[in-house]
Amino acid sequence: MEVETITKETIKVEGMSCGHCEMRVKKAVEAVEGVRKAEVNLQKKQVVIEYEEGKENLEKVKAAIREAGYEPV
Ligand SMILES: [Cu+2]
Repeated sequence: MEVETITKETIKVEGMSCGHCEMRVKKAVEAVEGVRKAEVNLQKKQVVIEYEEGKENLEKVKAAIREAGYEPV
């Protein structure tokens, strides 16, 4: 049986300016395979994600943020 490792990671995101942006980023990130949870903080300009370990997943998350129109740092 395979054991899943859940990792917590903070990604800085540029370009969010209101609650609408916050929701867009949250939806985009949570739609990525392997992501369990995404918490977006507009003031801190960051999103904290819980995802199944693997560098590939993190790259997919960043790609999803870019596709939504924001810039992961
Ligand atoms: Cu906005």
